[in-house]
Amino acid sequence: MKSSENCSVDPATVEMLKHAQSQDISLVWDRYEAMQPQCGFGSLGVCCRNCTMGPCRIDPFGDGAQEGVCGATADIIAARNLARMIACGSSAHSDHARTVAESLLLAAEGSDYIVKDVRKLRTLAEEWDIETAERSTEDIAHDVAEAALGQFGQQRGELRFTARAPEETQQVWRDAGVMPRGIDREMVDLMHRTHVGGDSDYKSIMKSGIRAALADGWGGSMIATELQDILFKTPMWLRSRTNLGVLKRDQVNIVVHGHEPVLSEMLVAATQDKELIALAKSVGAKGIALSGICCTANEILMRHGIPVAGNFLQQELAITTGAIESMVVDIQCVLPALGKLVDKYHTKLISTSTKANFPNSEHIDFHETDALNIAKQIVRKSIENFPNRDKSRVMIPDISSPLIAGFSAENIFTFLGGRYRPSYRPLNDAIITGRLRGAAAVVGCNNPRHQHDSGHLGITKELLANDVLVLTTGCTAIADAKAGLLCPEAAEKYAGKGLQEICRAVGIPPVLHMGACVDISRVLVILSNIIAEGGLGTRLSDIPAAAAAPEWMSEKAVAIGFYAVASGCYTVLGEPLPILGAPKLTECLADEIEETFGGKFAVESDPIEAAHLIIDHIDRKRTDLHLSGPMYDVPYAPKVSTEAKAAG
Ligand code: BF8
Repeated sequence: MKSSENCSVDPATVEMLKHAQSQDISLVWDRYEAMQPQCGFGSLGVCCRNCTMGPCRIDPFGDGAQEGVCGATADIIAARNLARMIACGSSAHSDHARTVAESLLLAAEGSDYIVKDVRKLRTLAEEWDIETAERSTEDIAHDVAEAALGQFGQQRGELRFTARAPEETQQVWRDAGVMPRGIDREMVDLMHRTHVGGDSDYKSIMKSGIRAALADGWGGSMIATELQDILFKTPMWLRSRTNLGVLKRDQVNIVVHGHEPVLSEMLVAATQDKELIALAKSVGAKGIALSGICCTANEILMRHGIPVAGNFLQQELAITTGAIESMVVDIQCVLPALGKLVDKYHTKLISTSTKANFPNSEHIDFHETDALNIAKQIVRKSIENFPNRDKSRVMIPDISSPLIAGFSAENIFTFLGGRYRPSYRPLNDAIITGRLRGAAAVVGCNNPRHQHDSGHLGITKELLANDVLVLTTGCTAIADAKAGLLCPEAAEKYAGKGLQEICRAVGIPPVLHMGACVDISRVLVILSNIIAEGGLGTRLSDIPAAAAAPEWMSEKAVAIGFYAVASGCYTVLGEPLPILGAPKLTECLADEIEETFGGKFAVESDPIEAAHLIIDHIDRKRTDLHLSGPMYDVPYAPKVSTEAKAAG
């Protein structure tokens, strides 16, 4: 394996990697190295396994086969493969949303779930033309939940939340034939047309892919965010800590990992139960310490300030601390390798979702109808496991960082708009005057191809230095938090003068943590609100803003990338989409697509170069809006080149 320092820039990760090596424990980095060289056909997207006449592969740069047995070319094969990635990613977000909608229905009918944000419930009901006058919270919640569930099976029309986009952006989608009808319908449409002998036009396949991705961003993901806020409350800024150092040497450590807060919210409640705390003390622990990994960690951080133990590439390292009584997992981004790893420790791997079983895990089926009891059962099991901890093997790095999280489309109003003037006006004015050059959403995963966290931190710091406000979610947010970027003091250290002035005036960090990956939908709402406020164009694509996913790896990230681009966002990836063996498709996504949607993909693995692609794009948008340049000189001169690097 590479040296620990080459694997990660995070000191806690480096320390634990050395520890794991000394114990001869193999981790994701070792498996990545053992997998080299990886299949070139797969990387280029030109391997097709969609029928048993194949598998077929195209030789994109040589004299080998240029078409599969059925006659599919590289562009058709790569488009179908990519479409299936979008379908899976969009389905993951959307099926999560379905669970939340079902939980809201349970809250309406009386269960362990209750509506915690009645104001948001009523606001959404009014937005959806659901009667609110003289009706109980439960009745309104029932109708909102049914309406949300209706979005999945809707056969005709337009998804409700697409009406939040500026009218001109909606018209772009209608004209392009990509306005999503129903969430499930778009996924089935996409899977259907990628069957052998199905849609054989890469542009038409991509059109359906974009429709499915929009059904994620403006459908599944947005439903998940909105209904989670209604059920568990809209986040409000709060302080917490992150990194493996949040694990407690003298307490029962329970780590939640996965994505659905319907489980982790109940664990928050169960770990505060007095009887269970007494039980923990009776086995020699000082208490119960709950923390999280990945997006479910972000969910309970945003609403309760529960500390985050780490991001995607730290899940195995958390177990190697020897201090975790149970890792409680639900869905998505959970490495099956955890099963083998927990065998070496006392840690219990507890799976909870009927949709995701794992080797060597103990399965406790989580039913929303009996949520709190099941959560208590999990906590009890964890406590009972505390005496099995081998104290001589415990190794918790003494490293954690403070952070501020809890930003939303609603409270960014009061932050950037001022407490007494809830409006996006000051935010728009800051961009118009050039005090803020623009905004960027930097989001996404970790990937062992990249030095852990280095892409996130490199691009983010460079954007801050150039007066670009950064919004973040998912594993990027955790990376930023570990590096201290989610503290107001980070503005003094990293931000340009204009961004510093804003952060100082309103007391915010220069990087705003918006939540889990489904909460990228909050960014869509913020951008729509910016257009509604006026002065920065009429389409989402007019705003001096962009997106980046420096270390992405998951199919959910592909879906997000596509709904971002289709929503007019210039999107810079640190890792190429698996399409580079398909020249026409590559050209389409790196260039032609911009003419229709105003957004396109670029690929740049160097984080500083990637930041400058974004800054150049922001400057072009400022010029198009006849805005002046940035208010202050910045330490790094913008690059002269205005040509984005194409995905090829
Ligand atoms: O949904 S950022 S590694 S945890 S996929 Fe997974 Fe990627 Fe992390 Fe959350 Ni998002």
